[in-house]
Amino acid sequence: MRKLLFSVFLASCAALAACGDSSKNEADTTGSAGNAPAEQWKFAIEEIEGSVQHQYAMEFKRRVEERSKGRIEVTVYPYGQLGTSSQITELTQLGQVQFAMASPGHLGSVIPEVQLFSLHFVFSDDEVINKEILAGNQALHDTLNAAYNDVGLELLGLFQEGWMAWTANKPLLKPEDFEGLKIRTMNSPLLIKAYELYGANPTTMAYSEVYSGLQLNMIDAQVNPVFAIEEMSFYEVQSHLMRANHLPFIASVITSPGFYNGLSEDDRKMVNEITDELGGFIFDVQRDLNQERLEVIREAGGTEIIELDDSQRDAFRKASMPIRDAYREAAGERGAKALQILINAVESAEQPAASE
Ligand code: 6CS
Repeated sequence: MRKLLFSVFLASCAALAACGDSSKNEADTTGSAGNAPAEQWKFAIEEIEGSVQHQYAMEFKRRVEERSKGRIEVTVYPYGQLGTSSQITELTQLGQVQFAMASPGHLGSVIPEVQLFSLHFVFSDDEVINKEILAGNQALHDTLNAAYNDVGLELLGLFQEGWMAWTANKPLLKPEDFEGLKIRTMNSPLLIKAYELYGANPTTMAYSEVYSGLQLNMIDAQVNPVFAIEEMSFYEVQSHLMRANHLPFIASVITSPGFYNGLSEDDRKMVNEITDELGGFIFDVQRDLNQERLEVIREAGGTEIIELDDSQRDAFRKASMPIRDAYREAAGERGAKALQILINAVESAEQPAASE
């Protein structure tokens, strides 16, 4: 197993210790069916209450508690309770939490292959096609899961949280507009490189620090899905929001192989069924949330919302192309295979529409 690269977040462990550090036989809490739960599962997410990840985790909780008839209780820990994205990934590797969200944007230096989801303009413009690939392409899942397994993680599911949008205090309409721009990205080498290709000066920082970073002009710009730009109030300190649909924000649902393989066959089946079902559930949630929150930002009136047209998007697509070779180099044979699976899946799904 590759060396764990994350640092242990002591405060997280202290928080978990306060809640009990065993996944079994905990406390005298009562499950949804009125029985004392025999098992406690912890689910840590990287976003605050009301977010896409929160709605996923709460629905996971509801379905597990209902189907286990109260034998299992799931506690959801929103962002801020157990640390940063990297820290909750490490807690999952250590088995301190049983389930977590891990954005590939934060995993790239640990799992190079997952930087597939940092490459601009690889996915289809059609979110439904992307949903079907992420939820249903077994070859893609298995290839990436092998990479997750190498670092002590089990990949349970992948889903979109909406298109990434750029915010800044000026319009960003062509790659040259990024020249020297201090744009905050998540912490993955190829995410950073993607913006360097546009001439930007990208910088990383924790999600929780982005608002003050923008307010204090430590950074000029950031990139996130619309729902997050609204709930984290980034739009309040940025004058422009640009939608180029260059990349959907992807989240991965993880557990540890030790926990997963140690489940009874029935419980493992239940977890697999629920994570499969939630692919469709969360797609609708994210679509509605992103639409609603775009209107909130529009109505607030302080942020100009710009949709890039096809020729503007083409200029970014062209400028982004060298990143694919950088990815193949960084992610090796398995990464190259995952990229080819994704490209082929997008092409074949788009074909019928293209020939109409
Ligand atoms: O930008 C980030 O760091 C975060 N953005 C979202 C929408 N979810 C989690 C991630 O850590």
